[in-house]
Formats: sequence, C-alpha cells, structure tokens
Amino acid sequence: KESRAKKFQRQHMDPDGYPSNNSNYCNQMMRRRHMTEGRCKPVNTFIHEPLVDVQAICLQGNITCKNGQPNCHKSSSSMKITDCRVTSGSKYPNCAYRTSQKERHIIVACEGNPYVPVHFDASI
Ligand code: PAX
Repeated sequence: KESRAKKFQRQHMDPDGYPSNNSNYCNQMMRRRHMTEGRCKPVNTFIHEPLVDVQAICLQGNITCKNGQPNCHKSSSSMKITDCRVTSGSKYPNCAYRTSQKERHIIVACEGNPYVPVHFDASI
C-alpha cells in the first residue's frame, strides 16, 4: 500500500515542473497524478521546490493545523506553488481545473519516523 509520505509526494511534489505559461498544467497533472479517479479532487497544490527543502519544513516550529491537531509547520521562506481548483462547470469524469501560480509560505502536517510531510494544510 502507498504510504502517507509517498501519497504526499504524488499529490503535492513537482520540483521540476513550474508551469511557466501552461494553462493546461492542472488538467494534465491532476489526471497524471491520479486525483481525478472516483471524483474530481476539488483543490490541490503542487510545490515546485526540491523535496529536501519541503521535508525540512517539518523541522520548523509547530503550529496548529486547520483541524486542531498540533503537527503543522510553516515554511520560513516562500515557495513556488501552483494551485489547482476545479472549475464550476467541471463534470466528473471530465475534471477541469483552473491553474494559478503563486509564491507563498506553505503549511504542511508531518508524521512518522522519519518525520515527513503527509498533508498540505494551507498556503499564506
Ligand atoms: P489529506 O487526506 O487531507 O491528508 P491532502 O493533504 O493531499 O490529503 P489518510 O490516511 O490518507 O487519510 N494527516 C492530517 N490531515 C489533516 N491534518 C493533520 N494535522 C494531519 N496529520 C496527518 C493526507 C493524510 O494526512 C493525514 C490525514 O489523516 C491523511 O491520512 O484539505 C483537503 C485536501 O485538499 C488539499 C489538502 C487536502 O489533501 P482540507 O481543506 O480538508 O484541509 N489542499 C487544500 C491543497 O492541496 N491545497 C490547498 O490550498 C488546500 C486548502
């Protein structure tokens, strides 16, 4: 079975893939990373930074997650990300997404030993 750490990498890591001007990025990537099977995942963020830099966020100070758990951590620097949000007219199985590039601090939840990212909480 896919571990939570590997699932985070599949759903959120794309270190080499900053979509300079590709408005189809989310349509392609949401499908390629299996987030359009069974339903269209409504919101998903891809992170365009090295995996080691994203894993290092887990070593930064704890903050409270949106669900009240204490295992969230905020990146000290801003990171290149792409937010994918399903369009209002999108109808499963034809999942359609809006692609928006941003530079934001990100908040991830970490778990395990090694203590690594398993959930994307927010960008700010
Ligand atoms: P997830 O299912 O929420 O979490 P995601 O991050 O890709 O997946 P399994 O065994 O898979 O069920 N985990 C936690 N979840 C939440 N909070 C804490 N503290 C926590 N600690 C551990 C993946 C696994 O992490 C476990 C959790 O139990 C899961 O284990 O977000 C909905 C999705 O949208 C993404 C982030 C979420 O997907 P929401 O709104 O419920 O927070 N998403 C959301 C995003 O990618 N970008 C965004 O900007 C937002 C707002």
